[in-house]
Amino acid sequence: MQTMTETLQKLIGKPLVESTDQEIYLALLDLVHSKSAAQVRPVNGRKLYYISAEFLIGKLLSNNLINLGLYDDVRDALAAAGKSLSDIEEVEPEPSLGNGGLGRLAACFLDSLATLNLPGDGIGLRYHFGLFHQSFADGLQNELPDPWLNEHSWAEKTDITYPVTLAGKPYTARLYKLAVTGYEGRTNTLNLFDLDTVDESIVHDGIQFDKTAIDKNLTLFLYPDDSDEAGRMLRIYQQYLMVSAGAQLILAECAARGCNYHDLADYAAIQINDTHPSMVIPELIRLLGEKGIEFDEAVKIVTDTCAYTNHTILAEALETWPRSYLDKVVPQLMPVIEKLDAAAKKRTNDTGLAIIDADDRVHMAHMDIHFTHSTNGVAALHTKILKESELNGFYKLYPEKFNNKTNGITFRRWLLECDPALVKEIESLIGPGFRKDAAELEKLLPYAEDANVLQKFSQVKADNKKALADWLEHTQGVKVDPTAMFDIQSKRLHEYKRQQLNLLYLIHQYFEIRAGHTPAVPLVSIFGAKAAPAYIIAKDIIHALLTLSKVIAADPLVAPWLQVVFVENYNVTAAEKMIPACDLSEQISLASKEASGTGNMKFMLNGALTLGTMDGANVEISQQVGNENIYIFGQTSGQVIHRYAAGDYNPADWYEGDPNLRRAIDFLTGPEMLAAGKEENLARLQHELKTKDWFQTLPDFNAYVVRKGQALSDYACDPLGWRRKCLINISKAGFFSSDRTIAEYNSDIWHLGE
Ligand code: 26Q
Repeated sequence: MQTMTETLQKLIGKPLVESTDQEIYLALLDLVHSKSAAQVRPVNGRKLYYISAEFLIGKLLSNNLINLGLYDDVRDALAAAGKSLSDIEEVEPEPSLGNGGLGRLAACFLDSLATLNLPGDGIGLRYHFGLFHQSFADGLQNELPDPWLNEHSWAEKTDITYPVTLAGKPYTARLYKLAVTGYEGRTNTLNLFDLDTVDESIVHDGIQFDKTAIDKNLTLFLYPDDSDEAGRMLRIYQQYLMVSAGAQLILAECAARGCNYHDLADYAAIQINDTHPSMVIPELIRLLGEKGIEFDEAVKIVTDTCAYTNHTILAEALETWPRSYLDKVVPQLMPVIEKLDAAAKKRTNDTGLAIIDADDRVHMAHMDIHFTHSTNGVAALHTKILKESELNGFYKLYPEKFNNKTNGITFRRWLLECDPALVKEIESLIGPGFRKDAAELEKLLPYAEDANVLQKFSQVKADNKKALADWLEHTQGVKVDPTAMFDIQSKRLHEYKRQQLNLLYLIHQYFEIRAGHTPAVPLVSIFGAKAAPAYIIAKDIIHALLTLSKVIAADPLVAPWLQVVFVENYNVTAAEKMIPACDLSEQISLASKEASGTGNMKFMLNGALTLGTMDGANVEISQQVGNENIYIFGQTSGQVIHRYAAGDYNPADWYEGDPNLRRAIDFLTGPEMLAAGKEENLARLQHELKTKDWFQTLPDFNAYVVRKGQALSDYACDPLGWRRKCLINISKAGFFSSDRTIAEYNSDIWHLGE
């Protein structure tokens, strides 16, 4: 048997001690490639194709080493040569091929599929630049390209290509394959498509580029959009490249396994991740037509093969395309879409359920629900709202199609990889079974009363906070006190997620501290968030937080008690450092608006307590841990929906009626903020809050201040009690493993082979 040191030295061609981090990284890449190739299994029966415009996979080296069982050996071999795996990780660029939750969910699902030994591949796009790199200057967000490809990428070029016609012109989609390793499981594939002609040199002035040269720009960028920028032509081009090449790949693979196309549903299950890949439905029908299958039969085959997941209830995020756009980009699909529209109109005369509406807009979600066999929401409350209001017409028409699949996260990355010290403590108490079966974390429960154990968990958290403090100082030159309470809100910047509510709280605290009402414990309030480049108010909120951070830091009365830190360029790598160091997890969306959330699950798993509204999966977290182990506040979704329906919400009433609120909102354009920030941005945000406040920040302000105050005082006054709550959260996190989610998708929707 070769030792790991010998293996690596052989791959590099010299002793480890003399090797650079780059050389070691490449050797590890080689090692992972060969080990993962050995875990590829033949497919029998149904295979899943998870088709998604986003796969936010994050760095892959450590994840792959853990899943292949190589991590400990590699770490020890490197340590013996005076090297550290975390230095080697720095060499790897992060593939940020997603905007946020939806893309990260896709990555977690691939990990769970491979771990559960299920045949399930991803289909997506090989963007040359992932989500933009964010930097701050003058309190404003700047966007830069974020390259991740180099000649040593995880995604390997193949000689498999498919012809794709865009706006009547022929293009060639090339397939790249990225190995997805399972934890003690099989290796599946993430299939990413690209054009050979894409030209990175056309990018200029940050993330600007010529929008017209499709052959040069098609897969240059992930759309930096979390639903607020109007959809554009280029997005349709991207989507069609993905679904057309993807559909051809699926048909070719199934045919190679003996499928005669009539029986496609016995060979393939296709999961459509939100509406971005919806054109796969008409494209498959079109391709089956080319194989000689009649329209009606093709519709049935596709319906039996495909299933659709909805990830949002925000109306503006539901994709509808003007028919003229589709006429231009995908004229070959229009006859199919028209026939589908006619077929749907035969099933119902409710015009609200049409695929093509009276304004000639094409509703992608409507096509999905009519012509797939399953529509699911991503948390219990979300699915309930879909059934009862947003998609109620469809639910009445097809009650049997609707089902819930509460999201989950992979514990390999979000526990084993990011919090090894916590894993060690857990393992010493309940053995290693939880690594494979997350439900075994419940075995921790009896230790909730064991002060020694709680003390050890407390030490792990303290060490993780120190590590985050060091990282913040090292990467952005910010010093924080690791003994303060760490309060974190990290997620995309969006009004419905209500970073502005947290902002108003911080201003309120600033006044309270200045008035001598010091809090129970010093608080470090940490944010991580990117705003879509065209989302003005989101950027104003970033500006207000950055400005407030300066104002507070400059105030000798307040600074010892309160610090605001905005982490630049929040991404998966940053999340892995921040989450294990968190005490209080902010999940404060307006009830009914966050479909699920998955950050909430990651924080809980790493021993943070949630301060949250009854929204998305927060509801299920509170059911798991019990009300005494979570800090819930604010309006319920029922109250919110009622208030919207009544249409009588007037933020000015709240502003006038609550002196604390008024003081906080006025402060945005007070002399302290104007001295440190920009009037245009601050005044715009203030005006928005006073006159619109579409996401009802003001009605929840008081409840938020009170509940957060309670959390701070519990943390400060009853440290053991706090730690007990944390342990209960960890022990109840098993339900939120994506292994559970995937097992449910499989038994209810996919029925995969092996
Ligand atoms: C739509 C139209 C035009 C251009 C872009 C878009 C677009 C792009 C990205 C719409 C939506 C997204 C991303 C949505 C998303 O991340 N949703 C999140 O999905 C998570 C996984 O299910 C949930 O946990 C979150 O609650 C949900 O917000």
